[in-house]
Amino acid sequence: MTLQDRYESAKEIYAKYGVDTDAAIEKLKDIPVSLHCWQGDDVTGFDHDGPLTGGIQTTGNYPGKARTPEELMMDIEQVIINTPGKKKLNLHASYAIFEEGEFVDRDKLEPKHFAKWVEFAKKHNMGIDFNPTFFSHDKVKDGLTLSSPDEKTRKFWIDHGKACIRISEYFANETGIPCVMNIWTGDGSKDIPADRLGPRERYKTAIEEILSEPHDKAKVKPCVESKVFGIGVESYTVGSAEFTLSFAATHEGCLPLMDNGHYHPTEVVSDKIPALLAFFPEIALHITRPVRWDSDHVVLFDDETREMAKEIVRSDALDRVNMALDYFDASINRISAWTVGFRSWQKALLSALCTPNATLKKLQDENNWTEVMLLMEEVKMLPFGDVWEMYCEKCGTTEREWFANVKKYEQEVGLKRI
Ligand SMILES: [Mn+2]
Repeated sequence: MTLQDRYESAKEIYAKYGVDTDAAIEKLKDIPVSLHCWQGDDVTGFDHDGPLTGGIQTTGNYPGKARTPEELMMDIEQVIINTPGKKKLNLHASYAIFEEGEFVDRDKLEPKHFAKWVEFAKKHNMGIDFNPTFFSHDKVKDGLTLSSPDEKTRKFWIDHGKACIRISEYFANETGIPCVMNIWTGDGSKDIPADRLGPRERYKTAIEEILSEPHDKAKVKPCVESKVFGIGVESYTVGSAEFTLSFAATHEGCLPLMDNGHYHPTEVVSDKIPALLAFFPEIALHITRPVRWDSDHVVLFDDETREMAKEIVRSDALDRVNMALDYFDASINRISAWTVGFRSWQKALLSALCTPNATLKKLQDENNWTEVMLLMEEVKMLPFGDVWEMYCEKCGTTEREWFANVKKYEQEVGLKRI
Protein backbone atom coordinates (compact mmCIF):
# COMPACT_ATOMS: atom_id res chain seq x y z
CA MET A 1 0.00 0.00 0.00
CA THR A 2 1.41 3.37 -0.93
CA LEU A 3 1.41 6.33 1.44
CA GLN A 4 -1.20 7.95 -0.79
CA ASP A 5 -3.50 4.91 -0.39
CA ARG A 6 -2.99 4.81 3.37
CA TYR A 7 -3.63 8.54 3.61
CA GLU A 8 -6.84 8.35 1.56
CA SER A 9 -8.12 5.62 3.84
CA ALA A 10 -7.19 7.61 6.97
CA LYS A 11 -8.78 10.73 5.56
CA GLU A 12 -12.07 8.86 5.10
CA ILE A 13 -12.00 7.54 8.66
CA TYR A 14 -11.29 11.00 10.10
CA ALA A 15 -14.04 12.51 7.94
CA LYS A 16 -16.57 10.30 9.73
CA TYR A 17 -15.62 12.19 12.90
CA GLY A 18 -16.01 15.53 11.16
CA VAL A 19 -12.24 16.05 10.85
CA ASP A 20 -10.78 17.40 7.59
CA THR A 21 -7.21 16.09 7.50
CA ASP A 22 -6.32 18.02 4.32
CA ALA A 23 -7.27 21.25 6.07
CA ALA A 24 -5.30 20.25 9.18
CA ILE A 25 -2.17 19.62 7.10
CA GLU A 26 -2.53 22.89 5.19
CA LYS A 27 -3.07 24.86 8.38
CA LEU A 28 -0.08 23.46 10.25
CA LYS A 29 2.28 24.15 7.34
CA ASP A 30 1.99 27.89 8.01
CA ILE A 31 2.22 27.94 11.81
CA PRO A 32 5.67 29.07 12.95
CA VAL A 33 7.45 27.34 15.83
CA SER A 34 10.62 28.84 17.19
CA LEU A 35 13.66 26.56 16.97
CA HIS A 36 16.18 27.24 19.75
CA CYS A 37 19.79 27.57 18.67
CA TRP A 38 21.12 26.39 22.05
CA GLN A 39 20.48 22.64 21.65
CA GLY A 40 23.47 22.52 19.27
CA ASP A 41 26.19 23.56 21.70
CA ASP A 42 24.82 22.91 25.21
CA VAL A 43 23.89 26.60 25.77
CA THR A 44 27.54 27.65 25.47
CA GLY A 45 27.31 30.56 23.02
CA PHE A 46 30.20 32.50 21.53
CA ASP A 47 30.84 35.42 23.86
CA HIS A 48 32.47 33.81 26.90
CA ASP A 49 34.59 30.84 27.95
CA GLY A 50 33.15 30.19 31.39
CA PRO A 51 30.71 27.53 32.56
CA LEU A 52 26.92 27.53 32.21
CA THR A 53 25.43 29.24 35.26
CA GLY A 54 22.06 30.59 36.39
CA GLY A 55 20.63 27.40 37.86
CA ILE A 56 20.50 25.52 34.56
CA GLN A 57 22.61 22.55 33.57
CA THR A 58 23.42 20.38 30.61
CA THR A 59 24.53 16.85 31.28
CA GLY A 60 26.36 14.52 28.94
CA ASN A 61 29.35 14.71 26.65
CA TYR A 62 28.22 13.24 23.35
CA PRO A 63 30.69 14.05 20.56
CA GLY A 64 29.94 16.52 17.76
CA LYS A 65 29.08 19.68 19.69
CA ALA A 66 29.13 22.80 17.50
CA ARG A 67 32.09 25.03 18.39
CA THR A 68 31.71 27.94 16.01
CA PRO A 69 28.85 29.93 14.45
CA GLU A 70 29.51 28.18 11.14
CA GLU A 71 29.24 24.74 12.72
CA LEU A 72 26.09 25.69 14.60
CA MET A 73 24.47 27.02 11.43
CA MET A 74 25.40 23.85 9.53
CA ASP A 75 23.81 21.78 12.28
CA ILE A 76 20.65 23.89 12.32
CA GLU A 77 20.39 23.31 8.58
CA GLN A 78 20.34 19.58 9.25
CA VAL A 79 17.43 20.07 11.64
CA ILE A 80 15.62 22.15 9.04
CA ILE A 81 16.07 19.41 6.44
CA ASN A 82 14.89 16.71 8.84
CA THR A 83 11.76 18.37 10.19
CA PRO A 84 8.43 19.38 8.70
CA GLY A 85 6.82 22.73 9.48
CA LYS A 86 7.49 26.44 9.46
CA LYS A 87 10.28 27.70 11.68
CA LYS A 88 11.49 30.80 13.43
CA LEU A 89 15.04 30.94 14.72
CA ASN A 90 15.42 31.51 18.46
CA LEU A 91 18.69 33.13 19.48
CA HIS A 92 20.27 34.04 22.79
CA ALA A 93 22.36 37.20 23.05
CA SER A 94 25.37 35.06 23.97
CA TYR A 95 25.39 33.85 20.36
CA ALA A 96 26.65 37.22 19.08
CA ILE A 97 29.16 36.79 16.28
CA PHE A 98 32.25 39.00 16.51
CA GLU A 99 34.81 39.73 13.84
CA GLU A 100 38.32 38.38 14.39
CA GLY A 101 39.82 40.15 17.41
CA GLU A 102 36.62 42.08 18.16
CA PHE A 103 34.72 41.84 21.45
CA VAL A 104 32.09 43.92 23.22
CA ASP A 105 30.41 43.09 26.48
CA ARG A 106 26.70 42.33 26.62
CA ASP A 107 25.68 45.87 27.51
CA LYS A 108 27.23 47.12 24.27
CA LEU A 109 25.87 44.58 21.82
CA GLU A 110 24.67 45.97 18.50
CA PRO A 111 22.63 44.70 15.58
CA LYS A 112 25.82 44.23 13.55
CA HIS A 113 26.89 41.43 15.90
CA PHE A 114 23.90 39.46 14.66
CA ALA A 115 24.12 40.32 10.95
CA LYS A 116 25.30 36.81 10.08
CA TRP A 117 22.32 35.32 11.88
CA VAL A 118 20.00 37.61 9.91
CA GLU A 119 21.61 36.44 6.69
CA PHE A 120 21.13 32.84 7.82
CA ALA A 121 17.49 33.41 8.79
CA LYS A 122 16.72 35.11 5.49
CA LYS A 123 18.29 32.24 3.58
CA HIS A 124 15.79 29.91 5.26
CA ASN A 125 12.80 32.29 5.26
CA MET A 126 12.69 32.42 9.04
CA GLY A 127 11.80 35.18 11.45
CA ILE A 128 13.96 35.53 14.56
CA ASP A 129 13.09 35.49 18.26
CA PHE A 130 15.55 36.76 20.82
CA ASN A 131 16.62 36.38 24.43
CA PRO A 132 18.89 38.62 26.47
CA THR A 133 21.36 36.32 28.26
CA PHE A 134 21.33 37.03 32.00
CA PHE A 135 23.55 34.06 32.95
CA SER A 136 26.97 32.51 32.31
CA HIS A 137 28.75 35.84 32.80
CA ASP A 138 31.11 37.37 35.35
CA LYS A 139 28.78 40.31 35.97
CA VAL A 140 26.19 38.02 37.54
CA LYS A 141 26.92 39.17 41.10
CA ASP A 142 26.10 36.81 43.97
CA GLY A 143 23.62 35.03 41.71
CA LEU A 144 21.77 38.23 40.87
CA THR A 145 21.40 40.43 37.78
CA LEU A 146 18.36 42.70 37.37
CA SER A 147 17.44 42.34 41.04
CA SER A 148 20.91 42.94 42.45
CA PRO A 149 21.21 45.46 45.30
CA ASP A 150 24.37 46.67 43.57
CA GLU A 151 23.41 49.53 41.28
CA LYS A 152 26.31 49.03 38.88
CA THR A 153 25.40 45.38 38.38
CA ARG A 154 21.78 46.24 37.82
CA LYS A 155 22.67 48.95 35.33
CA PHE A 156 24.90 46.63 33.33
CA TRP A 157 22.07 44.15 32.94
CA ILE A 158 19.46 46.83 32.23
CA ASP A 159 21.71 48.14 29.48
CA HIS A 160 22.00 44.60 28.16
CA GLY A 161 18.21 44.33 28.06
CA LYS A 162 17.92 47.65 26.24
CA ALA A 163 20.54 46.61 23.70
CA CYS A 164 18.50 43.46 23.11
CA ILE A 165 15.34 45.50 22.46
CA ARG A 166 17.21 47.39 19.74
CA ILE A 167 18.54 44.15 18.28
CA SER A 168 15.05 42.61 18.39
CA GLU A 169 13.67 45.52 16.39
CA TYR A 170 16.50 45.10 13.90
CA PHE A 171 15.53 41.43 13.48
CA ALA A 172 11.91 42.41 12.85
CA ASN A 173 12.89 45.07 10.35
CA GLU A 174 15.22 42.75 8.48
CA THR A 175 12.98 39.69 8.35
CA GLY A 176 9.62 41.48 8.20
CA ILE A 177 8.41 39.22 11.04
CA PRO A 178 7.84 40.42 14.64
CA CYS A 179 10.46 39.37 17.18
CA VAL A 180 9.45 37.83 20.50
CA MET A 181 12.00 38.94 23.11
CA ASN A 182 12.01 36.94 26.30
CA ILE A 183 13.34 38.12 29.64
CA TRP A 184 14.38 35.36 31.99
CA THR A 185 16.90 35.55 34.80
CA GLY A 186 18.01 32.92 37.29
CA ASP A 187 18.02 35.51 40.08
CA GLY A 188 17.33 33.98 43.46
CA SER A 189 18.94 32.40 46.48
CA LYS A 190 20.06 28.99 47.64
CA ASP A 191 18.76 29.45 51.14
CA ILE A 192 15.89 31.17 52.87
CA PRO A 193 16.04 34.91 52.16
CA ALA A 194 15.57 37.61 54.79
CA ASP A 195 14.00 39.92 52.22
CA ARG A 196 11.76 38.61 49.47
CA LEU A 197 10.15 41.90 48.48
CA GLY A 198 13.25 44.06 47.95
CA PRO A 199 14.70 41.99 45.09
CA ARG A 200 11.27 41.81 43.43
CA GLU A 201 10.79 45.56 43.61
CA ARG A 202 14.22 46.08 42.06
CA TYR A 203 13.48 43.43 39.42
CA LYS A 204 10.19 45.13 38.54
CA THR A 205 11.80 48.56 38.14
CA ALA A 206 14.67 47.08 36.12
CA ILE A 207 12.35 45.37 33.63
CA GLU A 208 10.35 48.59 33.34
CA GLU A 209 13.57 50.41 32.49
CA ILE A 210 14.41 47.85 29.82
CA LEU A 211 10.95 48.20 28.31
CA SER A 212 11.30 51.98 28.31
CA GLU A 213 13.78 51.59 25.46
CA PRO A 214 11.81 52.95 22.48
CA HIS A 215 10.46 50.21 20.26
CA ASP A 216 7.62 49.52 17.86
CA LYS A 217 5.19 47.26 19.72
CA ALA A 218 4.07 45.69 16.47
CA LYS A 219 7.64 44.56 15.85
CA VAL A 220 9.04 43.70 19.28
CA LYS A 221 7.03 41.55 21.67
CA PRO A 222 8.70 41.45 25.09
CA CYS A 223 7.86 38.55 27.43
CA VAL A 224 8.66 37.70 31.02
CA GLU A 225 9.36 34.07 31.92
CA SER A 226 8.87 32.70 35.42
CA LYS A 227 10.55 29.84 37.22
CA VAL A 228 10.00 27.89 40.40
CA PHE A 229 13.65 27.10 41.26
CA GLY A 230 17.05 26.31 39.79
CA ILE A 231 20.12 24.31 40.78
CA GLY A 232 21.80 26.24 43.60
CA VAL A 233 18.78 28.55 43.71
CA GLU A 234 16.42 26.26 45.58
CA SER A 235 14.80 28.49 48.18
CA TYR A 236 13.81 31.67 46.41
CA THR A 237 13.32 32.80 42.81
CA VAL A 238 12.79 36.50 42.26
CA GLY A 239 10.87 36.04 38.98
CA SER A 240 8.31 33.59 40.35
CA ALA A 241 5.06 32.69 38.56
CA GLU A 242 3.02 35.28 40.45
CA PHE A 243 5.65 37.95 39.86
CA THR A 244 5.92 37.55 36.09
CA LEU A 245 2.23 37.01 35.54
CA SER A 246 1.38 40.14 37.50
CA PHE A 247 4.07 42.05 35.65
CA ALA A 248 2.73 41.06 32.23
CA ALA A 249 -0.85 41.76 33.30
CA THR A 250 0.00 45.29 34.38
CA HIS A 251 2.36 46.29 31.53
CA GLU A 252 0.71 46.65 28.18
CA GLY A 253 2.48 44.90 25.35
CA CYS A 254 4.38 42.57 27.69
CA LEU A 255 3.48 38.89 27.32
CA PRO A 256 3.61 36.20 30.00
CA LEU A 257 5.84 33.29 28.99
CA MET A 258 5.24 29.86 30.49
CA ASP A 259 7.97 27.24 30.35
CA ASN A 260 6.45 23.89 31.22
CA GLY A 261 9.64 22.94 33.08
CA HIS A 262 9.29 25.89 35.41
CA TYR A 263 6.45 24.77 37.69
CA HIS A 264 5.96 22.34 40.51
CA PRO A 265 6.00 18.79 39.11
CA THR A 266 2.26 18.24 39.59
CA GLU A 267 1.24 21.50 37.90
CA VAL A 268 0.43 21.35 34.19
CA VAL A 269 0.86 24.19 31.71
CA SER A 270 -1.89 22.74 29.50
CA ASP A 271 -4.44 23.93 32.06
CA LYS A 272 -2.76 27.33 32.41
CA ILE A 273 -2.88 28.09 28.66
CA PRO A 274 -6.66 28.74 28.43
CA ALA A 275 -6.57 30.48 31.81
CA LEU A 276 -4.18 33.08 30.41
CA LEU A 277 -5.95 33.24 27.05
CA ALA A 278 -9.02 34.48 28.89
CA PHE A 279 -7.05 37.63 29.76
CA PHE A 280 -4.12 38.16 27.39
CA PRO A 281 -4.40 38.86 23.65
CA GLU A 282 -1.15 36.90 23.20
CA ILE A 283 0.96 34.60 25.33
CA ALA A 284 4.27 32.77 24.84
CA LEU A 285 5.42 29.25 25.60
CA HIS A 286 8.68 27.43 26.11
CA ILE A 287 8.05 23.79 25.34
CA THR A 288 10.31 21.34 27.10
CA ARG A 289 10.13 18.05 29.03
CA PRO A 290 10.84 18.27 32.71
CA VAL A 291 11.72 15.00 34.41
CA ARG A 292 11.15 15.61 38.14
CA TRP A 293 12.66 19.08 37.72
CA ASP A 294 13.51 21.53 34.92
CA SER A 295 15.82 18.98 33.35
CA ASP A 296 15.13 20.09 29.77
CA HIS A 297 14.86 16.59 28.34
CA VAL A 298 14.02 16.30 24.63
CA VAL A 299 10.33 16.98 23.92
CA LEU A 300 8.41 13.80 23.14
CA PHE A 301 4.95 13.12 21.74
CA ASP A 302 3.75 12.39 25.26
CA ASP A 303 0.51 13.07 27.09
CA GLU A 304 1.22 16.54 28.48
CA THR A 305 2.86 17.73 25.25
CA ARG A 306 -0.28 16.63 23.40
CA GLU A 307 -2.52 18.22 25.98
CA MET A 308 -0.73 21.57 25.61
CA ALA A 309 -1.15 21.49 21.84
CA LYS A 310 -4.80 20.52 22.23
CA GLU A 311 -5.49 23.51 24.45
CA ILE A 312 -3.99 25.90 21.91
CA VAL A 313 -5.96 24.40 19.02
CA ARG A 314 -9.23 23.99 20.95
CA SER A 315 -8.99 27.62 22.02
CA ASP A 316 -8.52 28.57 18.37
CA ALA A 317 -5.38 30.37 19.51
CA LEU A 318 -2.66 29.25 17.10
CA ASP A 319 -2.17 32.91 16.18
CA ARG A 320 -2.17 34.07 19.82
CA VAL A 321 0.39 31.67 21.28
CA ASN A 322 4.04 32.25 20.44
CA MET A 323 5.52 28.76 20.57
CA ALA A 324 9.19 28.08 21.15
CA LEU A 325 11.15 24.98 22.06
CA ASP A 326 13.54 25.11 25.00
CA TYR A 327 15.56 22.02 25.88
CA PHE A 328 19.14 20.82 25.64
CA ASP A 329 20.47 17.32 25.87
CA ALA A 330 24.20 16.69 25.55
CA SER A 331 24.00 12.96 26.25
CA ILE A 332 22.76 11.87 22.82
CA ASN A 333 23.30 12.96 19.23
CA ARG A 334 22.39 16.65 19.44
CA ILE A 335 20.92 16.92 15.95
CA SER A 336 18.75 13.89 16.59
CA ALA A 337 17.65 15.41 19.91
CA TRP A 338 16.81 18.69 18.20
CA THR A 339 14.94 16.89 15.40
CA VAL A 340 12.95 14.55 17.64
CA GLY A 341 11.85 17.48 19.82
CA PHE A 342 10.75 19.65 16.92
CA ARG A 343 8.93 16.76 15.26
CA SER A 344 7.23 15.86 18.54
CA TRP A 345 5.70 19.31 18.88
CA GLN A 346 4.63 19.20 15.23
CA LYS A 347 2.99 15.83 15.86
CA ALA A 348 1.21 17.24 18.90
CA LEU A 349 -0.13 20.18 16.89
CA LEU A 350 -1.22 18.05 13.94
CA SER A 351 -2.86 15.55 16.26
CA ALA A 352 -4.73 18.40 17.98
CA LEU A 353 -5.87 19.69 14.59
CA CYS A 354 -7.15 16.18 13.79
CA THR A 355 -9.29 16.00 16.94
CA PRO A 356 -13.08 16.50 16.69
CA ASN A 357 -12.90 19.47 19.03
CA ALA A 358 -16.28 20.99 18.12
CA THR A 359 -18.09 17.70 18.80
CA LEU A 360 -16.28 17.21 22.10
CA LYS A 361 -17.09 20.75 23.24
CA LYS A 362 -20.74 20.26 22.35
CA LEU A 363 -20.91 17.02 24.32
CA GLN A 364 -19.34 18.73 27.32
CA ASP A 365 -21.80 21.62 27.16
CA GLU A 366 -24.63 19.10 27.06
CA ASN A 367 -23.17 17.57 30.23
CA ASN A 368 -22.66 14.33 28.31
CA TRP A 369 -19.45 13.31 30.04
CA THR A 370 -20.05 9.65 29.19
CA GLU A 371 -19.57 10.33 25.50
CA VAL A 372 -16.82 12.88 26.03
CA MET A 373 -14.75 10.11 27.60
CA LEU A 374 -15.73 7.56 24.98
CA LEU A 375 -14.94 9.82 22.04
CA MET A 376 -11.63 10.98 23.53
CA GLU A 377 -10.60 7.34 23.88
CA GLU A 378 -11.84 6.41 20.42
CA VAL A 379 -9.91 9.23 18.75
CA LYS A 380 -6.66 7.91 20.20
CA MET A 381 -6.91 4.85 17.95
CA LEU A 382 -7.49 6.67 14.65
CA PRO A 383 -4.76 6.20 11.99
CA PHE A 384 -2.88 9.37 12.86
CA GLY A 385 0.46 7.94 11.66
CA ASP A 386 -0.72 8.01 8.05
CA VAL A 387 -1.78 11.66 8.31
CA TRP A 388 1.53 12.53 9.92
CA GLU A 389 3.50 10.81 7.19
CA MET A 390 1.55 12.68 4.53
CA TYR A 391 2.25 15.95 6.34
CA CYS A 392 5.98 15.13 6.41
CA GLU A 393 5.93 14.33 2.71
CA LYS A 394 4.08 17.54 1.85
CA CYS A 395 6.75 19.44 3.80
CA GLY A 396 9.51 17.72 1.83
CA THR A 397 10.83 15.48 4.59
CA THR A 398 10.23 11.85 5.51
CA GLU A 399 9.19 10.03 8.62
CA ARG A 400 11.42 7.06 7.97
CA GLU A 401 14.66 8.29 6.47
CA TRP A 402 15.66 11.31 8.48
CA PHE A 403 17.74 9.38 10.96
CA ALA A 404 19.86 7.96 8.14
CA ASN A 405 20.69 11.59 7.24
CA VAL A 406 21.63 12.27 10.87
CA LYS A 407 23.90 9.21 11.02
CA LYS A 408 25.58 10.15 7.76
CA TYR A 409 26.14 13.71 8.94
CA GLU A 410 27.54 12.43 12.22
CA GLN A 411 30.05 10.24 10.38
CA GLU A 412 31.06 12.92 7.91
CA VAL A 413 30.96 15.99 10.15
CA GLY A 414 30.15 15.51 13.84
CA LEU A 415 32.70 12.85 14.74
CA LYS A 416 35.46 14.87 13.08
CA ARG A 417 34.97 17.70 15.58
CA ILE A 418 37.63 16.76 18.10
MN1 LIG B 1 12.60 28.54 29.16
